Amino acid sequence: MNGFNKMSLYLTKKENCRICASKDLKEFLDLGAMPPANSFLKKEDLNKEEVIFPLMVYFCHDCGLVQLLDVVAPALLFKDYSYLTSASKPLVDHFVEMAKDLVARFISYKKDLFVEIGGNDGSLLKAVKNHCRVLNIEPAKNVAQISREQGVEAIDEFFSKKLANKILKSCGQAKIVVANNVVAHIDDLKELFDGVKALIGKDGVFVFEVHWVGNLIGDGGFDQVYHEHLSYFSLMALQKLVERHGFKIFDVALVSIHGQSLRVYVSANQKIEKSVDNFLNKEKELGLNQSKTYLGFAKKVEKNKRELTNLLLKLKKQGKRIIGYGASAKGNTLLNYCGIDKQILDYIIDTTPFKQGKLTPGTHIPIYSPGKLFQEIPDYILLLSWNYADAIIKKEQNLRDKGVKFIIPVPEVKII
Ligand code: JHZ
Repeated sequence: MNGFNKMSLYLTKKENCRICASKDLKEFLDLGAMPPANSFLKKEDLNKEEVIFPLMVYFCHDCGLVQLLDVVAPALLFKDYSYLTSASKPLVDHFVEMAKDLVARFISYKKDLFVEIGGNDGSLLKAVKNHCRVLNIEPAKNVAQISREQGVEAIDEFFSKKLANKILKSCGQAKIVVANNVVAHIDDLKELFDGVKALIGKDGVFVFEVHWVGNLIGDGGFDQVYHEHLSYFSLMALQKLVERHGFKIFDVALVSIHGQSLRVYVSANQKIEKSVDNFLNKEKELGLNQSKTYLGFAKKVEKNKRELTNLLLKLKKQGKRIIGYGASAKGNTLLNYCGIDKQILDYIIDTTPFKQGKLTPGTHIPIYSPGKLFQEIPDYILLLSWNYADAIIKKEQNLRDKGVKFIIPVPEVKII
């Protein structure tokens, strides 16, 4: 089967908005066709054709949701997953703090049930499990197994209303359902909210974190766009989504993870905090409900690409050695969109065992464990995980002492 036939097998094209079903959608950014961001290759895969999918971003004039309409089959993206939360210490620290806050605020008894949708390797639930009953719903079999080895029970299925009812029958009502960096992955949001409603009933809470679209178009980077991320949420769009399913957002906080993310608190009947209106007003001021804001962002993306590729080509002409740091999903959008391949980056280092020894999708740059840096010190490091810039630069101070420079690629190119 050739790449095109494979693509049509795994791709569905939507014509309506994922939240409000409107057809009034405006495409504002086209990053070109590329392979899924976490589809790292083994050396023996190199002679096979890679399957690529369009990556175009749309704005809904009715509810304001920024979204992809080209939906890649979840089984292709998530059933064997290379991303592990525990590979990024700042992320684990963030989830441990979140776990403490949620336990203090919503857990009263050891018998309470705390469910996480897409809980990955159990990093968050590990910090909860001594306080109450926990359950991880993690569809990637390889990742769910790691969760179990950490002592966190896991079901390796996609979340659905049917599964929620099964859990309800066997474990009872959940006090809290958490879903971090997962809501944006889900095409059928009705199925998600129907399942959550079945699990938490009238008294429980649903808390989730999603990357904030204000960060995407502001201080973050366009590289957060990839096929896994079907929605790029504002609180305004989320409020419409939640209300359609009979819930209310009762609290919100902007948290510094993956650039900036929204931590959203949802329930049927909790008292609504002032934070919600305050944040909605802030988004209005930023113009997140207007298509012209996103058209302006698309112009910035093209400029960003020109600046970065010009710099890298100039450094290569000077004979500099450049490597990448962090084989992140977003890094693969950046590399593919900017055409940065192994002619430019010698290699990438990454702490994730599943990624080491593989090659980046589309650009075929080899990935090694961080130990490689001791053998071959580069002149420049392209920070593909810019969201952890502070922690990484601190950790690698010895490299900077040796004269190595870090390049932050987005939203504007910076050399540190
Ligand atoms: P990181 C992931 O995106 C995937 P990614 C996912 N789809 C999602 O929704 C977003 O998160 C929110 C490595 N690393 O967290 C580990 C080092 O090597 O930016 C990771 O491979 N050394 C679920 O993949 C990568 O970098 C280090 O010191 O864009 C970071 O990936 C650190 C801190 C990380 O997310």
